[in-house]
This record gives sequence, C-alpha cells and structure tokens, in this order.
Amino acid sequence: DGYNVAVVGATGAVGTRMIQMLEESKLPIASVKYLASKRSAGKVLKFKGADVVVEELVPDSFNNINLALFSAGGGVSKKFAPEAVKRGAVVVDNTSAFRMEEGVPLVVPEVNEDALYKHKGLIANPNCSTIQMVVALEPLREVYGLKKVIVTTMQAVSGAGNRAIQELHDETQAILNGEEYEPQVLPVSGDKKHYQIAFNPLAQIDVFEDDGYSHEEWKMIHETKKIMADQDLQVTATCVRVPVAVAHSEAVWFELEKDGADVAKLQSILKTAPGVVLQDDPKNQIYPQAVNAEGKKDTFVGRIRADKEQANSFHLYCVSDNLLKGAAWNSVQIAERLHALNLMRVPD
Ligand code: A2P
Ligand code: 11C
Repeated sequence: DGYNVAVVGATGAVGTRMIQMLEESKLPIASVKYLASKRSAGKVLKFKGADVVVEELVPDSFNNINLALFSAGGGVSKKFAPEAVKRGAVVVDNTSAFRMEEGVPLVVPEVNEDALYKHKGLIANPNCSTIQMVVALEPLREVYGLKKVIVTTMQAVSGAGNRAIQELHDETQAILNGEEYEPQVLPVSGDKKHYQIAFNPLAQIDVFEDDGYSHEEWKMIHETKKIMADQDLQVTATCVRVPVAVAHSEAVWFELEKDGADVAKLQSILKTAPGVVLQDDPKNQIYPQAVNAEGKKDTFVGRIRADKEQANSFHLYCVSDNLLKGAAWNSVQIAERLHALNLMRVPD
C-alpha cells in the first residue's frame, strides 16, 4: 500500500536530498526507483537502509509510477516529464522547464497551495532563491499587502550542482596551497568563461539576458509574481554567487501597501508563520547564518529594520538550505500536500 515513487537525478546534489526527504516523510511509499544518466546506472544507493540500484532513465522507467520527482536539469525534464505524465505519474519538477507555462502550478505550499487543485499532472517547484524569499514575505503580505521588493542574494555554489561544490573545495584548497587552479564550472558550466569562486563573489548566476539581467534574476522577478498571483507586484533582484557550499542568504528590501506596520508587528507575524524561524535579536547577536540553516527545512529570518527614508518600507535578511526548502524539501512537501488533498493522480 502506498505510492511507487521515482527520483530522476537521484545521484545529484538535489536528488540525494530528495531521497533523504522521502525517507523522513510520512508519505505512504510502496517502492522507490532511482533514475539517472547511463553514467550512474548500476550504482547502489540506499532507501531506509535497503539497497536501491540506480537505473538509466528511459521513457518506460515511469510504467507503474505514481509520483516522479525530477531534478536532472531542464532538458531532461522537457523530454521525460511528459512521458511520465502520459504513463500516469504525477510529476513534481524541480527544474525551470515548465515553471512559467500557463496551466502549470508553480507552488510553495506556505504561499499558494490552492494552485495544486488545478494541476494537470505536472507541478513545478520554483527556483531556490525565489522560494525562501516568498516564504518570508507571504505572511507579511497577507496582513499588509506587498507593493515592491528589491532583493540581493548571496547564493551557495551547490545551486549549480555537485561539480560546483567540488570546484569550490578544490579551488580553495589549491589557492591555500599556493597552487594554480583552472575554474571549469562556475559561474555557469555552459557559459564561455569560467571564473574563480574561492574568496571571490561572482555577480552572475545563470546566463545573461539581452537586458543585462541574469536569468536567475529574471526567475526571481517572474516566479515571485506568478506564485503570489500578482503581476503588478514590483520585484527586482541582483543575484550573487558566494563561496559557500550550502544555504542561500538574501538581503530583502520591501514596501508594504498598507500603513501601520512596525518592526515589532512584523516580528510577531513571522514568529508563528509556517516554515519560518525568526532569529532576530541584534542585541544578543542573533541573526540567520548559512552554517546554521544547512540541513534544516525552515527559512530563517532576521535583521528586520524599518527603512529610515521611506514610509511602510523595511529590510529583512533570510537564509535557507537551497537544496532542501529551495528544492528537495519543497518538492516532497508538495507531494505530501497532493496526498493530503487527495490530488495524487493525473486528471483525465
Ligand atoms: P548522473 O549522476 O548519472 O550524471 P547535479 O545537479 O548534482 O549536477 O546532478 C544532476 C543529476 O541529473 C544527476 O543525478 C545526473 O545523473 C542527472 N542527469 C544528468 N543528465 C542526465 C540525463 N541525460 N539523463 C538522466 N539523468 C541525468
Ligand atoms: C542556483 N538557483 O543557485 C540556482 C539553482 O532554476 O532550479 C536552481 C536553478 C533552478 O544556481
């Protein structure tokens, strides 16, 4: 009794956390199937202590699967997610392949769980930097409305996958040893030039658009509007990769629509908000930190301050594990909600 679950990209930075989140979940699971490229076929991973052999992803991998979690890159999702849905599997896709498609729900359960009711077999999981920001802002928006957001991110290299984590380690080691190191992955493995990330923040995440914004910045702008179902919301972003392995940090400036908010009121809202842990006590040097967020499912929020110049405007700082709430946990949480709402099926 329970679901047959496939994890696509099971050997990757997000895929391995998806497995961990499934192990911790109360979702009824009858079987798991681990899928990756031909390179990893035959590799043995665990599920709750038992061996699971990784299989090469092919369309028929999804026969008899009820739920497929995808995190093997946009190209893989574009090609195989429709094959999974066709075979009756509900897909939760962690890539950017379908996020902006009309009719595809883009879901952060704390914000827009209701969007799940309209799914047609595929639900998109937003970008990691978007997710933690909307988790922090939604409870405030519900009370005061939200007019404008300006965010600067400090994003961990794990957002670019396991090879990027390895590059940060090897490059840092090489530099400390006084050795040469040739970057090959960051800022973007597919772009023309590669730069040093060790001791050197890079203001490029994903490729650049014609208007000068990076695609990561584009995602934060457009995904936030879609998740909050407010195309008039003003959002802009500057996304920066920093030499941190896991957990994204973000400095967020926001303007509320209604009068009457103050720091104490915002803190008290966030204290009980779902998925949020308030860490905001500057006198005692309490504020969110990446090293403390790693491995946790929550979004940590602190440094809430009133803007000195502009009415109804505030700053906050939020940190969350980009591989968990930013990816694997949000995907498994969506699956848990689909189950709870009796929506774990592809509609006719
Ligand atoms: P593999 O380990 O076989 O390369 P990361 O984000 O850490 O780079 O991981 C990417 C994940 O996506 C890995 O599990 C990787 O599998 C998987 N993957 C990459 N390309 C393909 C593909 N063409 N088909 C199936 N899985 C893929
Ligand atoms: C990063 N946010 O930190 C990216 C990773 O759209 O799912 C996730 C990319 C995405 O590099």
